[in-house]
Amino acid sequence: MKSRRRFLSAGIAGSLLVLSRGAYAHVAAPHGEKKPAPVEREQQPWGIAGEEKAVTRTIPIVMTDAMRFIPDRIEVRLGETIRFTHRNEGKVMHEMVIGTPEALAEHAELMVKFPGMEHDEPWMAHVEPGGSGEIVWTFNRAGTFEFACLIPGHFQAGMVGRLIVS
Ligand SMILES: [Cu+2]
Repeated sequence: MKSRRRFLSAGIAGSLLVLSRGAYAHVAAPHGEKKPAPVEREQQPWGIAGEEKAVTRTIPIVMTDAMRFIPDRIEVRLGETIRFTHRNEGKVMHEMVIGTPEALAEHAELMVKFPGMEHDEPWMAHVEPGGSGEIVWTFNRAGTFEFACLIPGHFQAGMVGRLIVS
């Protein structure tokens, strides 16, 4: 129990560090404006920000107020750079955040605690109702990952998809 708590708080401290960097990035790129190309490509356990010229495939994703992604299962080959294009068919904001199941669950918990939290990273897209979004991501790590909408209540309602990199 004690070690579990220590693990959790270390994880949250790590996330807060990431989020405060994200908050800064958000100032430079408010919602609705086109994201500037990531200056720094930073390796994540689930891959790295993709370069436009490396895109091998486009995968369209629909987001709905039924708290679902269509499709909710995506398979990619190791090394592929995917352009995800999003269409939000709902009447509320949705987002797609790529990560490990652990990172997403932890981030979702933070979103519930701090609902006003705003952040932006190359592995996420925030999509206005009726709007569109895009993520270009290189899957250079094999594994079973997830993509999720971390808006409070949405993740908890099952707005999560599987991403298999083999
Ligand atoms: Cu959502």
